[in-house]
Amino acid sequence: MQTKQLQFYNIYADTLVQLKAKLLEQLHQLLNTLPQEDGDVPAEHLSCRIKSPESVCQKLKRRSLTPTPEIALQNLSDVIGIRVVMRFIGDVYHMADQIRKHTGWEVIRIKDYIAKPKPSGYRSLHMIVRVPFMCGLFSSIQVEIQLRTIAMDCWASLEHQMRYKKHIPNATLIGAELLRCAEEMASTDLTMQTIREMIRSNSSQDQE
Ligand code: 0O2
Repeated sequence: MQTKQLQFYNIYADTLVQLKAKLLEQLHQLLNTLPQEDGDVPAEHLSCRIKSPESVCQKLKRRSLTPTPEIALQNLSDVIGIRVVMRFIGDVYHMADQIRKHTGWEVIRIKDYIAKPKPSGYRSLHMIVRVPFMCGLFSSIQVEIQLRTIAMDCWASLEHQMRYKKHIPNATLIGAELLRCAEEMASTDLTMQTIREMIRSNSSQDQE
């Protein structure tokens, strides 16, 4: 953890770092429980970040809350944010099921921006999960797990870099173009899923 983060999170810093490592390990284990018929792991990559103090303070300020680590841990669900990038849409929902079933975690809210994309075109499945966090007055905190495909991650990363929360010229035109890209990528995701199912059903017929 960087010095600024250490200073802000104070007595919670070490436990947050430990929780981040533990969650990554637990999610890796859950990924290994998914069916791997292709002899391949379904996740492209997993990442986890502890929200920067600047970002936490901005969010708390927007909600007229005092910028302390306690208020952040009580009120924000993404002090720890995890991103799981899967290869196929089907795997996103399989992984969501595994997260739901995980003992010791409580899924509090699911925001399905795949079924109902954001107006920007953003797609991902967000799960707000309460996990154990024994530190100070806390026994648990909420974390946000974002599940998405490679295509959704590609769009979100590029859009984040170019436009998200930025003032850009020609915003309407650029927004429409980015939305078009998101829709094309979503259509490719569906085609990839169909191709995978065709390959799987052909190979299971061959084995019969
Ligand atoms: P960053 O920089 O990624 O950390 P909440 O978090 O629930 O209090 P909200 O706005 O309802 O607030 O959450 P939402 O929209 O369900 O999820 C917010 C996160 O989703 C963002 O985190 C982004 O990571 C991602 N996201 C949402 N909309 C977009 C979008 O249009 N484009 C991109 N690229 N990402 C998006 P942060 O903290 O806003 O930002």
